[in-house]
Amino acid sequence: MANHQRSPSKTSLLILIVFVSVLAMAGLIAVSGSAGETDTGHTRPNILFIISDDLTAGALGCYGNQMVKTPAIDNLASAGMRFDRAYCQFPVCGAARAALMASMYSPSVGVMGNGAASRLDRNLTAAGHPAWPEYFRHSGYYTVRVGKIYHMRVPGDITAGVDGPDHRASWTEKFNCRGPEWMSYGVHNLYSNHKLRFNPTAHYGLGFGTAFYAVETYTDGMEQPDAQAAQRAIRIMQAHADRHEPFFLAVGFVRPHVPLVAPSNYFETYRDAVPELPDVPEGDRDDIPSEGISLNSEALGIAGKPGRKRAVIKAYSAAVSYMDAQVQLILDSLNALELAGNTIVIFTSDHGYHLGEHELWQKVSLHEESVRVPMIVSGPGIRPGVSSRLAAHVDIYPTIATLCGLAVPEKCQGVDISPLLKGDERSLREGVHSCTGRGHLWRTERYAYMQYRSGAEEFYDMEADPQQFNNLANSDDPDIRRIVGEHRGALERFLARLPDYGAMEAAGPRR
Ligand SMILES: [Ca+2]
Repeated sequence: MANHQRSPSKTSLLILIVFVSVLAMAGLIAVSGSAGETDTGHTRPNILFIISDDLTAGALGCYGNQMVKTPAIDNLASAGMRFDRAYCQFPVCGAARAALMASMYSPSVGVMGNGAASRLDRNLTAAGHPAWPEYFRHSGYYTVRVGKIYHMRVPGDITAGVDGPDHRASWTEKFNCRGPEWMSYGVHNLYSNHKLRFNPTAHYGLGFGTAFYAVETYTDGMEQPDAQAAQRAIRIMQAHADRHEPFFLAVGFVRPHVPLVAPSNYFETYRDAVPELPDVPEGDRDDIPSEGISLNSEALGIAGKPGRKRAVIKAYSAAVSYMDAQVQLILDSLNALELAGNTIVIFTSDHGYHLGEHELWQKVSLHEESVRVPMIVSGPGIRPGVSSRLAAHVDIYPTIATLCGLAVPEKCQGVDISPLLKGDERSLREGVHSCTGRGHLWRTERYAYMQYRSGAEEFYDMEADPQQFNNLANSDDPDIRRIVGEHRGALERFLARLPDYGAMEAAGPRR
């Protein structure tokens, strides 16, 4: 009798829950859908977002590299739009990824370095702004992370197999790809002067984060994180090929980030190669302010050692080719599952990388090789070609939202560059901003202007001097001085307009 009496109230509760859920869904659709859209997005294209780690554009065949073998990425570039002047917003993993995924410039989203990567979540909350996959998830997409998309410390978070400073609200599901990294079974070489701690039970503070440590594995590489990422991505696509909801599959490869681990056959490809070292004229660094000098040959202990530098470039190339082979497997599967016709593929890297230009290595530098990124977009309705118009990581989110028929959230700071993907050749940007903790870059189509905290500046005419040998910031030429002044003014105006969600969060109450 008592049970019988409770039944109606249970039913009422159920009706209430259903009613509230319907309201909530309607609310979500109203917030996130474009005008007139009422479905949950099942007709929208799938998204396959592939991001490599520490991959400089110049290491790819499709960006002009004559030595490195990257057939998968080259083919993707032939089928899609390849951006020649695409830039990250902060040439360090965690900060670059936060800016990309939020479509917010680094000083605005308040993630100015790897250590700040965990602040992303609360700063986005302070801004009232969804991250890119979070927005797609709320718009009816199944969103899944495979490997490193937001920040992960390489190799520590990879050997530990942990999330790193992730963004939970972004994902329906997530998969980490644990791998042996520096402990891989094979031939080991250390090309820099790092003092390493070989502790197989510890993951952090071992010194591998910037060491040029290479492993040619004796294995087929299936134990490596990038192979696992590819296999996982393929299984996800197989499982979702016939599903009603579209997928947003984000695949993060960790190569060619150090340690430079790849199966021995990828090293074999470059065994007899003699990579050309970048031209470094006498006194090249004399006109670069000290704040513009990042990790360099002297600090790494490879100054004056061309053999070591070449060994580093060859190991890096092996890691790039190995990563490219994983891209191939995913794209082959996309085709085999007949998903290519309804999937937008985006390939990029979190930032660029120096391989000896100005005797600089790795990242954190505002010079071209460190801030320029490969950026390729391919898929239905996208015209194959090369765009030399300015583009930025922050543009990806609003552009893909537009291509998927979703309204661009109002706090996205990037530019919708979808017209460029359809063959429009007009410039959509005045300039692109990038920065480090030491200074800012304002990159226009022709010039690169850098301003450091001390007030020191660099200015390069990228048409006349693409390798940035001749800093014109202190030129006496009145025409140059005027153009430098215009860039200085544009940077100041840009920064003055930028909302500061990191500071807002710091000033306000913590959630
Ligand atoms: Ca990186």
